[in-house]
Amino acid sequence: MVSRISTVDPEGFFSTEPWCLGIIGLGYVGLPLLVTASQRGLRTVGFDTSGAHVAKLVGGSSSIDDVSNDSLQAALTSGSEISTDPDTLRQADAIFVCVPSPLGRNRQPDLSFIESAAAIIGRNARPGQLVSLESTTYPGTTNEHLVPAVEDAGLEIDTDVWVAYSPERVSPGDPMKTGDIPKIVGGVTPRSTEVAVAAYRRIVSSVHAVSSARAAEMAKLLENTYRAVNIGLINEMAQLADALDIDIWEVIEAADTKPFGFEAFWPGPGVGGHCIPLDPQYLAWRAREANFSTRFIDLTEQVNSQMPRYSATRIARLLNHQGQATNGAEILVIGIAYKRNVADDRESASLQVIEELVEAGAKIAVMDPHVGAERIREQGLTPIESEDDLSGFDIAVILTDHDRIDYKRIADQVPVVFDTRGVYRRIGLERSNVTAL
Ligand code: SAJ
Repeated sequence: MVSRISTVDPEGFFSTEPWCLGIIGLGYVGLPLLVTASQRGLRTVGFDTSGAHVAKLVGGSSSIDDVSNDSLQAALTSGSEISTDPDTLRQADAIFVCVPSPLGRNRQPDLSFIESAAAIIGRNARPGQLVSLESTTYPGTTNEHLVPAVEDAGLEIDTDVWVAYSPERVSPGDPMKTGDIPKIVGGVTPRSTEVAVAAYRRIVSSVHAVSSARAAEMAKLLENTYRAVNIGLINEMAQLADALDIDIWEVIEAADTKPFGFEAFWPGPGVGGHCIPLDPQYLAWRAREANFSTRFIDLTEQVNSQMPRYSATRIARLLNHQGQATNGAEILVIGIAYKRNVADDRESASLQVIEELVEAGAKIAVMDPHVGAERIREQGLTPIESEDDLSGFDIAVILTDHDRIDYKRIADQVPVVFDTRGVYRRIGLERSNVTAL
């Protein structure tokens, strides 16, 4: 049993070498964190509830795009322990919680995964541990769910354990490595902040301390709400530009020449993924509890959520121009992943566009080399695995602009192409049969 720590000395906190990091949740956040910590010489213990997922990981096979099999195997070789047994977390000096924070049926926060992790911590926390929540959530979650879990286990904040919040900042498909992305850290007390900062300094190159866990929770939601609002703005500008017969892509490129005070966002068929469409709703939900109306978030949701339908009407218009009804049209959809060069189709706007087209009677086939034919079939759709023969399609619709697609061959074979991502302009392939959003 580790002796109770009478005074908090963040450096002393690490006197037990090798220092051990425990991670709950080995998904697109937890697994890169485990591998990064291992690469930085820490002992790591990973826990996940999915036996199948753990079996694959223990076998050295990473199902997370951003973690190579080699880097996973190197972590295992250097002693990383991956298990479905939560008791293994007792040996950890710090436990980072990296579990999903989805929305429920009525788009309210679903904290069930965080609550399950808190229960595990309550059963396995011991004196001398730091507990840090990384899942995106509303301000107050760490104080209201993680603190009671350790206190119910008879542990006292700052005497026995420290509790903090540090938002994950993983950007799927982005080559920037976990260790190079600055981390915000906020403890439930100043001491907890000190210890958490010292802990994170062993894993990432830059740590930014804030005064509380609530400030850190709010900072993360600000980051992603900022993104959602700006995407909503450019989606509305795209619709206005179309009504004014102006090329929005040219306009954004021009505005982006301004070296200050402007960041380019790009229109699309809608907003997908498990961050941007969801995170602002966590903030809106907490705001309602404080009788505060988040008008920007609500307007953003309205604009972005109607983009799939808007895209479908633009497709119908193009088909109509060539005397073809949507009903019965043969449509080739390029990309069902929620953004380019990833394999993830969660909350993908592409699937919502497809739903609109199928409802109008269109026949859909899908090409997405990242998502793959099996997953496309699972979605009840017909996969097309090469650009060899596309002559049977009335229109091709670019919904996700993966780099691995041969856009020239698509425009050469299909009479009309609707490009919701501006990819033809981006790659300098001007074609008269290609229309952009
Ligand atoms: N999108 C647009 N126009 C844009 C940018 C994005 O339509 O200008 C769409 C994308 O196609 C996608 C959705 O919005 O469907 C979300 O795109 P995203 O680039 O924000 O990608 P995500 O969901 O992977 O967001 C993550 C976030 N990372 C974390 O939450 C830790 C976000 O904060 C990052 O800024 C983002 O990655 C990133 O920069 O790649």
